[in-house]
Amino acid sequence: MTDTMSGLTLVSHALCPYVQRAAIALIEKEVGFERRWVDLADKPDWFRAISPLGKTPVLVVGEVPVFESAVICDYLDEVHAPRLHPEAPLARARHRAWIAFASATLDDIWGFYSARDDATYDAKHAAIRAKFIQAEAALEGGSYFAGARFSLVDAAFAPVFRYFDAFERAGVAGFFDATPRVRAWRAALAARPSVIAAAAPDYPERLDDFLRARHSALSRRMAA
Ligand SMILES: N[C@@H](CCC(=O)N[C@@H](CS)C(=O)NCC(=O)O)C(=O)O
Repeated sequence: MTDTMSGLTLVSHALCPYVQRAAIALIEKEVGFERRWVDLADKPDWFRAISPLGKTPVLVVGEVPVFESAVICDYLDEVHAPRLHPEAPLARARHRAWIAFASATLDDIWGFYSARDDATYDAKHAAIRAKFIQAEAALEGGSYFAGARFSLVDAAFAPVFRYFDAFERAGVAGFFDATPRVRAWRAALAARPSVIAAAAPDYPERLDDFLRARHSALSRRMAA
């Protein structure tokens, strides 16, 4: 996926959900970009030089590195059509707030798959369910967060939902029992071409391997 005119390079890690947000936005906008992959376990000097927080994603625009996924998505939304944020400032602020909520949900997911003991595992399972109950109340009806139109909130939640494919492959379920609208939202996002294209074809296997190697309560269940 290369477009030498736009000169965009998305510095990526294969499993990073924040990278997927930016990739989804780029694909939705049909903006060509290159990928540069980085090993976060062994960060090279070129990466440290362009990523002040040492994190992916970084979008290099020409010579200028832009970091933080929400900032990258806002930038892309300002310069490339179609708009994926609402036009009205208050609606846009609300969408940005729900993107932050998606990040907080990712923190709970990290806590869940990293939990060493069963008590923490159960507490994180409950915290994630509670997050989805909150999201259920915020959904406006229709396939996506704000109805029929795909937005950057959808780009933020699509990689959140991908983790549950892995958890379900491991026989761990129950996260969406009380949230039918979130369930339908998850299914709509999983079918969206930009979401499918944002991750590599071997993403499920890589994620399973990563989760299995965590030495966590979830890893033990996966091995059982
Ligand atoms: N707030 C950042 C979070 C990005 C983030 O946490 N990236 C992770 C990978 S998914 C990372 O690069 N971690 C490496 C590290 O913290 O050393 C964003 O939205 O871009």
